[in-house]
Amino acid sequence: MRAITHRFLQSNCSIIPATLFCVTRNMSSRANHDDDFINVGFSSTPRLVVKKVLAKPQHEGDGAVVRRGIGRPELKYFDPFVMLDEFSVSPPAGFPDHPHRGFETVTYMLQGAFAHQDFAGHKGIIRTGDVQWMTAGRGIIHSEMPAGEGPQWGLQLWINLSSIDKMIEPRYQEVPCEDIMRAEEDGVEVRVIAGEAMGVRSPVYTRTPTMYLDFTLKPGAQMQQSIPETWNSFVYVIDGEGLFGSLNTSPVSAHHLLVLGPGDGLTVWNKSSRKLRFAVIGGQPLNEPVVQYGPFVMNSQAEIDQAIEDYQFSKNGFEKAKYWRSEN
Ligand SMILES: [Mn+2]
Repeated sequence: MRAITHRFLQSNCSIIPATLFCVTRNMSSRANHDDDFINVGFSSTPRLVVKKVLAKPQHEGDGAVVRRGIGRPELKYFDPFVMLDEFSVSPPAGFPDHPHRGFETVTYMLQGAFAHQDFAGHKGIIRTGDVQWMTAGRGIIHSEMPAGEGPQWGLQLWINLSSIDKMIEPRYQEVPCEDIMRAEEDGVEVRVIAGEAMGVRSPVYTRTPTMYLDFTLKPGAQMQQSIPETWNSFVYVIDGEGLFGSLNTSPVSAHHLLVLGPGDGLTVWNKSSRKLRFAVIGGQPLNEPVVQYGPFVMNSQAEIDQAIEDYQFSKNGFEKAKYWRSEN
């Protein structure tokens, strides 16, 4: 089924249109899946919203607006998530050469394009609907700059790595828009960036078990999504407004991050007259100490001190930093 779905989806990526096709939701069609997604019934214990955070805009220099949902005072760390930013960046603003260690960055372009290049020679442009899943591991130095006129809009999520994975070799998973699995049924469309939804499954490998789903609901539509019970999960509202977790709640609009409480599934209703778009993101908590210093996320202050030293002296993963500068 996946191959067929895939073929149907090749053509239509620049605006994420509402193309109709059939996805069967019976269990036998997903009999091969071996993880905990398959065993979770829909919303026998619904997850409710336990915290609502407005990602207020922060202006970072000329032309860069960042709305931070995770990594702000009200929600410093949400295991395993270190940060969630909704960014809107116009040239010449951007994120010139900077390091990372100890976690993964996931960049998802909502509209526009970003150019990236790193000190190991990787470079490219990610465009509307594309995903770059970068495992920084022991060290990456890269630049991320808008590659188009006007505001380039997207989400960047930082996912922590466990202590045994923090110093692994860096790795990229680039998923162009046309390769992201999609499904649509009854006014609900999903793009499966990581994990599984509506019978389709992402090929992205998540070292820290993670789900990342981009839902669009037409007016009147309702969705249910299973989420493994032991995971932490949240919603980020991208556009429109909806009811999350319970019908007895007030509508929540764009730029709000909703922390979900315990349970095994989420239900969302679009009772408005326009489309609703939101991301559902969940991950298995690491339950480890976290010490963050800017772009370094480690388990202890000693490891942070080491990261700063390694970066300054171009060693232990930062060797290539010695002579490299981006071409921006
Ligand atoms: Mn970066």
